Amino acid sequence: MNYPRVYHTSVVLPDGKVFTAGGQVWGKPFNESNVQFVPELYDPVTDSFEPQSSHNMIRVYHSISMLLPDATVFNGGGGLCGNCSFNHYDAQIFIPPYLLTPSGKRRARPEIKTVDETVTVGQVLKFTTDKVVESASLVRQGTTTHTVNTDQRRVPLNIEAGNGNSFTAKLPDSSGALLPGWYMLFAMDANGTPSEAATVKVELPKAATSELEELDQSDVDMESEDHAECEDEKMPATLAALLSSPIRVWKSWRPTLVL
Ligand SMILES: [Cu+2]
Repeated sequence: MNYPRVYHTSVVLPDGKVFTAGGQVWGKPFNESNVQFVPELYDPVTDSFEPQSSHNMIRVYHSISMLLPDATVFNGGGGLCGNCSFNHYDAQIFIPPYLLTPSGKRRARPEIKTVDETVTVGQVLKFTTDKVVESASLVRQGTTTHTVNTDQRRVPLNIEAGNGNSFTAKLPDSSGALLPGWYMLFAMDANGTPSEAATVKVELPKAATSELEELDQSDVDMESEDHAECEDEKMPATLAALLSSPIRVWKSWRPTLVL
């Protein structure tokens, strides 16, 4: 990295590069000195960082970055602690080089025409495009706060071309690698220019799902007992409300959550 920084945010892009923005040379919450304004793009193939155009907003503690479905990056916030002396109620959009020509115009980009909306871990994903694409990836929809995207994940796909711009990709067998949930499917042309994303839901195979449901049932039995005990111990109201909700918040509740 060319610029030392903490409290920055990093986003994995559809092509596997990582965009990093903001931060400061040394970390101090709600402080705006020694700020970095030059984002960098990490290329895992060359193992190098390339400085990008500067932003003019301070993005330090409490700032966020998110990959958007159009393959740009939202970078915003900072401060926002209520009584902070600095609050950044604003955001900027970073347009990665893969969307631009050398003169800064928007490149033509491929378009995903059809896709399986629901796919299963270990099975085959099928999609069609308006033109030939060279690669594709699934990028998990995440959440970000305090410089961390807890769900950030990119799964590169080995695609095989069929007839008429139709493509298939065998998905990883491991649900540890391809966690079930919502993903953005990006298809990239020979220049590495990505399409806009198509939303795909990844599910567990049926057998694994019914196993989880059995576990879940035992959790329900366990919860009702636990819940009664916890009420006696004045469990925080929020958690009590979650546990008594008819809607399951967690797929599997385990007694490892220590209050
Ligand atoms: Cu905070």
